[in-house]
Amino acid sequence: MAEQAKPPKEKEKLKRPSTPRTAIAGPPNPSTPFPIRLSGPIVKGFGRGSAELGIPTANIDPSTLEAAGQSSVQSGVYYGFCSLPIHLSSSESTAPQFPNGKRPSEHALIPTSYPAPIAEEGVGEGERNRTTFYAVLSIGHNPFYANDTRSIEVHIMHAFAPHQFDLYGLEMRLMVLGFIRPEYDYDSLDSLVEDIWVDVGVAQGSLEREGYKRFVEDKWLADGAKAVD
Ligand code: ADP
Ligand code: RBF
Ligand code: MG
Repeated sequence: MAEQAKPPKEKEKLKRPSTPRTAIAGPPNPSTPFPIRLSGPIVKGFGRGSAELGIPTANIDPSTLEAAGQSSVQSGVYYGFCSLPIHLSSSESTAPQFPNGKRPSEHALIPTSYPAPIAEEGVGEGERNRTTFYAVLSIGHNPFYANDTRSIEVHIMHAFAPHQFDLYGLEMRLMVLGFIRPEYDYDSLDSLVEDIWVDVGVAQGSLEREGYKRFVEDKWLADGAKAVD
């Protein structure tokens, strides 16, 4: 029998391909298995996101995937919306906080601002107890670090003020809407960091399409139980 080409197993580390990144990922509307709704408290991770990469990621327990019937979802980088039970005094657009205020590279897809969060004034009817944010996340073993367990890590597209920065324990609601790429191993920390910032831009561009943007009004995210459909 002829050898058939097999897709790479998840355990085999994929190296970052040299092909250029595209500005948008995924079809014009979410398709199966999306949307995936995950919720759980923000827990401690390895403490590397802020310290080593300069990109904080709010971690939620991977068992939230089982609770959603999605334990076999492919590892990789995804985009979606998330909400937190907080009210922001201002829901204006903020700028990414690059380490030392310096853009990690001149890559055209690295954004200079985040979309504005969706707070109280963002909804018409109904009740909003939560603020909704654009989100980019990784689900996986972080091949660059070879973690033993899968993690779910969400970079929330908002620069929180220093006094708001600690989000541990808050219940995150996360609606995953699309897939960007598999996780890769990298030759350097700088190339991992650059790719993550490009993911932020790709997530933003992908979510700003009509078929996705409508989910910012999602009632589960807003906790608008009293809203009329
Ligand atoms: P950990 O390894 O514990 O997840 P990180 O270094 O990844 O720590 O930092 C994540 C923490 O930083 C979050 O749990 C949250 O408390 C805080 N944080 C502040 N701003 C953000 C943001 N924009 N996105 C994600 N987490 C943030
Ligand atoms: N880690 C990897 O080893 N390979 C990746 O391709 C990768 N992509 C990521 C993409 C995004 C959008 C985010 C937020 C994280 C990604 N990570 C990846 C995880 C990164 O290594 C991790 O956030 C830090 O190690 C902090 O835990
Ligand atoms: Mg983290």
